[in-house]
Amino acid sequence: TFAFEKYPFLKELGLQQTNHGCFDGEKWTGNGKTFLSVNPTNNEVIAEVKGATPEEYEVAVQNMNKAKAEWVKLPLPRRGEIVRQIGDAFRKHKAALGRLVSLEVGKIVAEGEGEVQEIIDICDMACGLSRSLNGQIIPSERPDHFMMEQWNPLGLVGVISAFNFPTAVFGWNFMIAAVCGNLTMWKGSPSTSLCSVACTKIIIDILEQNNLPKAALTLCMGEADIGNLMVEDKRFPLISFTGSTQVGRIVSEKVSKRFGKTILELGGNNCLIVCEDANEELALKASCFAAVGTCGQRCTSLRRLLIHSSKYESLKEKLVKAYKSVVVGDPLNSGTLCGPLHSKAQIKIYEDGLKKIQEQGGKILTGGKVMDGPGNFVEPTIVEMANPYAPILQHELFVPILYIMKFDDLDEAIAINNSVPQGLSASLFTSNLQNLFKWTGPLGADTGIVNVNIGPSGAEIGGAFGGEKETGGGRESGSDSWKQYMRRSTCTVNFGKSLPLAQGIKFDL
Ligand code: UN1
Repeated sequence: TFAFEKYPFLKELGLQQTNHGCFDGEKWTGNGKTFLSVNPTNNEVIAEVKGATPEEYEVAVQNMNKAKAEWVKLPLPRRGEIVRQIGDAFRKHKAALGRLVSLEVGKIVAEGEGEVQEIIDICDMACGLSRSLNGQIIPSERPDHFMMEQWNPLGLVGVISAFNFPTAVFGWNFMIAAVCGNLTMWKGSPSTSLCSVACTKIIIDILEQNNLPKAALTLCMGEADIGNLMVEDKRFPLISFTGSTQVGRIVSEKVSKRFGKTILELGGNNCLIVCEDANEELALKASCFAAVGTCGQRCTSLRRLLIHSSKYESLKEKLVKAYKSVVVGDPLNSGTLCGPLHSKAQIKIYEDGLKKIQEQGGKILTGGKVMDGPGNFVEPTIVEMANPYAPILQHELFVPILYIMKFDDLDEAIAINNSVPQGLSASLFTSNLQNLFKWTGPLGADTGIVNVNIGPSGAEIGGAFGGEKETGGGRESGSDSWKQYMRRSTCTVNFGKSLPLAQGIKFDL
């Protein structure tokens, strides 16, 4: 039996106990694997979702290809208007969808709603983009010639997203891709399949109301089987993948082998540096939210906290005290600040990680235990680490374990920040201008997101989101990320009556 009836907001989102997990561009179907949606707070099964078969996948791709011309031919601002309507639909369902995210992932409601807010924000941004997206006009060296850039859609975009942001990351990709004129196939994480079904329903409704091709979005829930079909399919010129570095490497190799493009959002290993002149209260608050929020399961979560030795003892004491006041519990209850880990697999990572950390000299200051009961609860943990270069610090554990370490010189701290293979987000707390510009400059943080006096998590959608090195190099949502969803045509037009060649070449017949 399912615990479905306990959560009335699921019906508002059009969900049922048994759901189709494939929207093939025309109809809902799903004869593939069955995915159970499990509440990480008590491990009760909420509902089930039936994923796509390879045959259903094929129908979806064909439906997308059939709908391509109609979608592409719409003027950009018209697609922007559709995305605006989608944003309004997400506003309407923000409370229900936010609770579903909270229920299915295990993050607190404020963060679940925050994720839906990110979708609303990206809709606004994509709508604006639909009236401002433009190319350059470049001076031609030849008389009576005109040179311009035209940006055209890529066609079909594949989006593979992870459990920790089961709606927002899809939203960032879909809204931009759609405005740019692409059709998107989405494979969400099997363990957050209700979120995928709910978002798809909201969007399909709007497409239907506007009498537009519904194949602008298809959903194929599945595991590596479906993921692999997308990754190896030449009909997808772009694959946007969010997940582990390990799987991202495989995706990258397979897609580049067929000369496709990727947007990769892989692991982070984010650091926060507290300088001698930092505002300690701000650094304390920022560290707690960034390390404990989403139970340490954001790719931007704080992992490594480097504290100047003059502030070390006092900040350490305050942190331990703050951690002891964090309410761990049902993420749907107001007052809870930290929910459970998403799955049993995450608990194992926490336990194995702590063992290794202690073997490598780490000392647990607070937390360190898996909590009794049916849910996936663990204690948010602080570990004191004498060696900032210990091998375990090279890995992202994706659980709420925070390492704290001491430093004396900022250059040394920056070297530690940059010493890991990942390069997503990093923060510096300082009130000193020299430190600030050193940090943001070429000899500073080597990450894609570089912050000052705010924590590493919780980025706004207006900036380009993503990171360097093993984080994969992709950029999503704001700034000029849209360019990755388009192909650039350099167009040279001769409006004269002769044929001057470039490079001064004479070729007289
Ligand atoms: C992720 O963890 O996959 O900055 C994305 C943040 C969010 C996105 C995190 N806006 O923490």
